[in-house]
Amino acid sequence: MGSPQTWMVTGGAGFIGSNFVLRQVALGTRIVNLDALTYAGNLANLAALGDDSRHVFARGNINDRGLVAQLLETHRPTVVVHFAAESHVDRSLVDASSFLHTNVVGSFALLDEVARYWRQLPPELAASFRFVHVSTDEVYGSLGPTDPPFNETTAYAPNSPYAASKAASDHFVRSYFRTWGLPAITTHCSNNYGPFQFPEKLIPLMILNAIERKPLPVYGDGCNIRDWLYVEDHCAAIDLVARRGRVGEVYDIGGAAELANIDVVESICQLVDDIAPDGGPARKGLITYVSDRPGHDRRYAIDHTKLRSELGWQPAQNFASGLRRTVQWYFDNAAWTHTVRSGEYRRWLDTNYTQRPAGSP
Ligand code: NAD
Ligand code: TDX
Repeated sequence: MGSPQTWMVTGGAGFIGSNFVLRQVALGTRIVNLDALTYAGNLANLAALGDDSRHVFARGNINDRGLVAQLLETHRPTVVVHFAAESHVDRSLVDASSFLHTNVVGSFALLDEVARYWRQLPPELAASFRFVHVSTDEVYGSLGPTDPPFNETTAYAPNSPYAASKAASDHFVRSYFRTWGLPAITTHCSNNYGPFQFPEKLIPLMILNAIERKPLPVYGDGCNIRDWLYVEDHCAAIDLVARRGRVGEVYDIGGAAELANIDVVESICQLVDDIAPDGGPARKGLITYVSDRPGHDRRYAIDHTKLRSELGWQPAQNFASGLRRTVQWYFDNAAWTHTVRSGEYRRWLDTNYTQRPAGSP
């Protein structure tokens, strides 16, 4: 048996990145993990790896070109998977500057250093090298109720500063493939949920608030639709794309699980009631309508036919099974929750919710 492949991952201490690192190390890949450990990054997500020598963690910023170049030269990865980003739409509405700094300028710095590294690889390694850019369905904007789902040919129409910053980085990745032939692939995934998701996002926020019998703040009329995908299914798709995807291509990844937010929140209430019956009233009574997110995209849905037909991917979890696992995970990991709800988290809750006026369904 040869020595294991080395892959470099950025943002591997965040939600999706850490799930990906845990999965790939279990499959035998050696991972070099570059993460700045912002409020969203947490080494506790990777605690299960212990001191496994197949995981090399480097705390640092994707904007630090010297560090990126040094990691590439030292570890000689065959694949780079780029997750690192500012990822929360609501934060991009309060202050978009960190989104510009990381998602656009940082992604560009990383891409440029990766291209420099790739150019000096021997021809055989250069041909098999892959840069996988993890983007989002939000670059496509918002669908009307009867529109067909997004696919790889849908025109870009980003609506939030977050989506605009991701769209900008996608264009740089495309340009490096078209201009220099860098073997890059971009993925656009729908909303993820599962273990280790920071509780600023809808599903973990609602699970924790429901467990603690706190109000469940639903934006607008609660009828915005998202297409939900269990995080491990997203990770499996990225692994397939890195190994067998065609360079220069785009792959859309979705769960075929379109649901209105209010239905998601009611399902969470039901699961929490079932797992932790405490004699109190049904948790759905905690639902509180609050004022809407400005520019709130109405509907996302992804057509993942290309990924299925070219690479044979399909999700292992449906929404019911994935949500049950996720709710159970938050019950079983109270210590993790305690760690991530730092002072910064409480300040965010204050910024986003305390001043938000009441809304109505
Ligand atoms: P996250 O916010 O949970 O994690 C982001 C990670 O990136 C953190 O560990 C953070 O410390 C790190 N990071 C941030 N800025 C950095 C910088 N300048 N240098 C190095 N590291 C930095 O995000 P996530 O939800 O895991 O999303 C990962 C990627 O997937 C993002 O690119 C996001 O746009 C994309 N995506 C997310 C979803 C979703 O539903 N969460 C869906 C589709 C696509
Ligand atoms: O308190 C809330 N109440 C509420 O009604 C929060 C936090 C959210 N919502 C709504 C807004 C959205 O319609 O729930 C839906 C999901 O919200 P988020 O979890 O913030 O996700 P979204 O804005 O859809 O973006 C997510 O999917 C695409 C990720 O955060 C992005 O990183 C990814 O690119």
